[in-house]
Amino acid sequence: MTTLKDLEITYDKPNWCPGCGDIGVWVSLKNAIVQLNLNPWEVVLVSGIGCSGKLPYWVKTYGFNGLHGRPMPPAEAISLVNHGLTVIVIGGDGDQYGEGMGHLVHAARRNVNLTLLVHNNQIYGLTTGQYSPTTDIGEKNKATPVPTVESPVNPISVALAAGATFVGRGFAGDNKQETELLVSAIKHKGFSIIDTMQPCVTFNHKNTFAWFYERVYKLEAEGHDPKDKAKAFARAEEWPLKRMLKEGEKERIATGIFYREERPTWQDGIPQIGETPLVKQPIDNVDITPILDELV
Ligand SMILES: Cc1ncc(C[n+]2csc(CCOP(=O)(O)OP(=O)(O)O)c2C)c(N)n1
Ligand code: SF4
Ligand SMILES: [Mg+2]
Repeated sequence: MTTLKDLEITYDKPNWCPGCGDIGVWVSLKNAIVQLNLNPWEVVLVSGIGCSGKLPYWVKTYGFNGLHGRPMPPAEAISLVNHGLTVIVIGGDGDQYGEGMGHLVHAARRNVNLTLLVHNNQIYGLTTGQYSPTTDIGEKNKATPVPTVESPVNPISVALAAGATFVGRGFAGDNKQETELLVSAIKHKGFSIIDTMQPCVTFNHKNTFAWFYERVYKLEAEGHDPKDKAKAFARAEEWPLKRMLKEGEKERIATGIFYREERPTWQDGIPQIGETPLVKQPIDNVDITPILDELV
């Protein structure tokens, strides 16, 4: 049985700001790995650059910290050559919905068998608080002294349109729900995304824990059917708003599973993989001399 102790790093500890939402996401992810009883050596956390990208340092599984916006390509490669592993991509909103957006869309349409966990704090945290693709319209900060006129990316709608087969939203202030979402997403065969609202207590003074507690609601409590894609789109479009709030209006932010479908994965369609992961297939009888002759 895998325990939280098995996932503990003893030589270092997280250096996120006290109270940061990343801490809740980190706790929920470890809880999910324990609940799924996954062996630490069968889990790979692949991240980009950002406060969020530091997470793999502090979980005792395999980890890979790559380029900002680009954790998806190595994660796809890992899931292709060793499809027995559980691959989880960790990214920020800048990382995944900005520079990495193209990779997200293609991984979703391919239905690559991995889970994407986005720490969405609606800001560039690591680089000290510039606005990001998910910053609310009308916000200003030190890098945007006049309110931004840009409509935010809607990650849920993008994932649905791209063909993601499991789409959910969590909140770093609700560890129980976040853990349940991650358990379901990791168990799902195919591309799953959990967009997690993760307050940055240092640089985002608008989208705080208190702000979310007043606005989040659970899809399951309102009888949402995750098999209905049209209804999933309708719920997704509730928030973020592409316009300024009207007088007296308050956002409603849905959390839970928006959409889930079964569809063959990318790996299912590649016959060379078969039952045995590529890394475990014998290569004694493979002669690479002709390729080397051509390339070297
Ligand atoms: C290719 C590249 N572009 C830009 C940067 C600078 N950079 C590092 S982290 C970051 C943004 C981080 O924001 P986000 O992805 O939302 O993560 P957070 O820190 O908020 O968790 C940027 C722009 C970089 N390191 N590499
Ligand atoms: S800057 Fe923001 S996101 Fe980064 S560790 Fe601090 S509170 Fe968390
Ligand atoms: Mg961010």
